[in-house]
Amino acid sequence: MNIIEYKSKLSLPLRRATLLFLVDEERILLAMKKRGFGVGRWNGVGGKPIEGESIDQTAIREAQEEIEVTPQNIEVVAILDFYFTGNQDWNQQVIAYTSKSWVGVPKETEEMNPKWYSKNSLPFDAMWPDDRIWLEPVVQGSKVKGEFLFGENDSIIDKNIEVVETL
Ligand code: 6OG
Repeated sequence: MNIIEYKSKLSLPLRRATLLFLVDEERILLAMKKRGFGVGRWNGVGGKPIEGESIDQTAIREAQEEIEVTPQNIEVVAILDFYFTGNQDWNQQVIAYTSKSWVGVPKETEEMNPKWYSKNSLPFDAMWPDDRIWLEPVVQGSKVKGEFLFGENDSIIDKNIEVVETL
């Protein structure tokens, strides 16, 4: 199975979700997901839009809910289409953002436990396997478009990645 074959069988458009990383010159803020999809993994903060909300508003609201900060200058840095052979309900388009300024101090909540990491030593073994591929160029300042097809045990069985000028 590859991405082209998989997509040809899909009937519904991808639902969207946000993923946001606070960044400074040397560091990136990850958060440990304490429940739900992706539990036990370090990731950015984010989630699904609620009715009437723009996707940018979702990114900001989710940061407020999950780590109690308000991002001040969000920028889209990646658009990632994820497909799962095992469960179509997990399929989603993730809009990834960085923010270089924010109000508040990242704080642990019921959902997430935040921690600063050096951009040079991300804990990829405890992250989604796609992060190794797209987050690396993003932390170096590139913008990325990508699609990933996951098979059993969250293995990546097909992917397309492109570094782009604008998203
Ligand atoms: P809730 O379903 O908890 O939001 N997400 C992914 N993040 C990475 N790095 N890789 C993936 O590869 C992901 N799939 C989903 C988007 C789920 C959160 O998880 C992110 C959302 O921030 C498959 O509302």
